[in-house]
Amino acid sequence: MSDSLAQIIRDTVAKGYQIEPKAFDLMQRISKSIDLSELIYEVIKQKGDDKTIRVEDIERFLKREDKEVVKEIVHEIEGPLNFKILLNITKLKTVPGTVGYQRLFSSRYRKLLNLIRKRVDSGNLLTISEVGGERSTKVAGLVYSKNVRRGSATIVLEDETGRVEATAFDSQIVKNIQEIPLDSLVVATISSGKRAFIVESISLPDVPEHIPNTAKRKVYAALTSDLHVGSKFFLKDAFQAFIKWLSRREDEVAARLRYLLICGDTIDGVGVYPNQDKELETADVTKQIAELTDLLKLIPSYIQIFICPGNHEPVRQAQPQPPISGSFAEPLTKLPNVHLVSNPAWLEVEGVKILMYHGRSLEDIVATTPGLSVERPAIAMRSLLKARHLAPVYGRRTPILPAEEDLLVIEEIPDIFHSGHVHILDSERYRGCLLLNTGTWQMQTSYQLDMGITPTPAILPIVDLSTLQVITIDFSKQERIQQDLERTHPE
Ligand code: D5M
Ligand code: FE
Ligand code: ZN
Repeated sequence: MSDSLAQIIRDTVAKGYQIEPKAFDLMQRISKSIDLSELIYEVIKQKGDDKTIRVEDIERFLKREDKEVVKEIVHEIEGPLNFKILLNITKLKTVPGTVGYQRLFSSRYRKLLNLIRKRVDSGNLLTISEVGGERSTKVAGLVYSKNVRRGSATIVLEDETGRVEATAFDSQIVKNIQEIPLDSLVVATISSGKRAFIVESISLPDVPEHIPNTAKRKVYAALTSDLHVGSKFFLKDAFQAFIKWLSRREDEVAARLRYLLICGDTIDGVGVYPNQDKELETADVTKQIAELTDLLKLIPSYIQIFICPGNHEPVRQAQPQPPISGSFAEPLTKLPNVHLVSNPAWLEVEGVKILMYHGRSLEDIVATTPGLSVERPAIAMRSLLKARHLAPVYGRRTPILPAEEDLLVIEEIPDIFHSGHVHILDSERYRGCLLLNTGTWQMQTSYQLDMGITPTPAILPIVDLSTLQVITIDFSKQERIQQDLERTHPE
């Protein structure tokens, strides 16, 4: 979109007017052949109390002026776009050092306990200091450590009153313990055995079976992540093929696509991993952002773009991460359809609640939970959802901010949980929630080769917000194949 068009749109919105997507689209198409500021001036003059500028308003003006403009009205979506940013973390109260982490953990404990109280029969929850009588005790505690052996598992739980070590021998409970992330909150029933305390049951806060919210009209959202603009391995041609496809009005999915969510690692950054400089095409963050902006500029402006940061963006690495800001954000915020949000962020798009989280903690949860692997990131995301925490494991690779409030607790149930980071496209449905890890646009780097990570680049998942069905398009191929995601990953 040209700068002048962007300015005109901004001015019009500032005056309290909404511009219908269809009208938006038409304005963009005619912007080269007519003076838009004159058009808007005339249109607004004609409007009464109705503050929505519709395609008819513009057509009326065009007719009156007898301008030679080709009318190519496409099948479109009725009514204005409908989205809200529910959580965008820009400021957080922090307390330095150990005290900060103590506060963070007590916030985590309280929030998760509240969730558990709603979920589990927790009428007679006792404290860990009360474990040890004749009868079994139900307690809630954070998992301090666990040790899973063949045939048994020992777990240490902690609350504000102390710690308790208990062992399970029942094979199902041993399996449950194996799957529970470290530092997450569990409810356990503990009894006294001959030589040790016994775990009789254990459960995570989890989510109940959930009927997801869906859009009232057929609108699509493309969910993606990990572009890594600036990297020699960024698949620019494939990404440009995607942008070109967006303007194919004869393709129903493209014509109904109104949202693009980018879940972090938009650029490759500088100095992020060892010897990265050898793999950079553009070794300057500001230039990388300029290149990213040049690409996003080509996306039709009626498509709303949401961007959260990952571990390659120039923002604080400790989570929650604030949106890209300051001079780094400037070129991006010049695009009127770009929304910079925090990591994590919560959106409501056409009524569908979406949790965006880049996914750094997936590395830690995979490393500390037997049975999980980076090849199936959506299964690891399921563990996070069951733990109701985006980064439960403390003290490994995911830096966490010593904040007074733990905003990484998953307090609401998302309809869509969107992550990236792992560079492998994967999806999973869990109790009505769609879990999507959206892959990458970067080919395998030598670093990933060393780590044994085989990415699935340039395959784009697109969600029909009215059904939450996912299709994928492989933009790495000349001939593009559209297919159902579920068929790519049969259970
Ligand atoms: O992460 C791309 C991939 O590389 C993802 O699978 C995680 C993995 N990765 C990233 N950093 C590390 C470290 N420090 N150790 C092991 N594995 C890692 P990206 O964030 O795009 O670089
Ligand atoms: Fe990445
Ligand atoms: Zn990443």
